[in-house]
Amino acid sequence: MYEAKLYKIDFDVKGDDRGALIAIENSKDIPFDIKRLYYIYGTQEHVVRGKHAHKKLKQVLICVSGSVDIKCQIKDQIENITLNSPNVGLYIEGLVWHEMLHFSNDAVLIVVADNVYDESDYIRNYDMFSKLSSEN
Ligand code: T46
Repeated sequence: MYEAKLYKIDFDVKGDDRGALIAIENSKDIPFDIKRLYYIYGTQEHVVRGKHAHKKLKQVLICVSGSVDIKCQIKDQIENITLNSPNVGLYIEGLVWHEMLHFSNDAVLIVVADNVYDESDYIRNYDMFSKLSSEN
């Protein structure tokens, strides 16, 4: 049995007349201990990234510049989410098929994760995702 969770997180913006600041702390603003951070940028508009699910990994995606669409699927339910604000995160856990598309030229997508990179946690085959989802 794998978990499958998907929801948005609103971060507090500590703004003043100098501009905005967002602070992200372990287990407070992000619902897990952060073990890894990576970021995606310079992806062309026509490119589709992702196209996989995870077995256990918990992640929060934050588009700190520009915009990107995230197409997510849990079982046979599909949800399209646009990330275009640095104060919104998208929590994705486990058996959620996700694709990132329509990256704007200036898009920078930061991802924090509860574990280090582990290829064995990926489900990159859609039929395998469907099979595991139906058994879940
Ligand atoms: C995810 C979405 C949102 C590493 O060596 N270490 C890492 O931490 C990551 C994330 C990737 N890589 C390597 C593996 C590949 O050779 O970087 C290359 C590109 O990775 P991938 O094709 O998996 O990238 P995306 O953008 O399709 O997916 C990534 C994450 O891999 C994935 O976990 O949920 O962003």
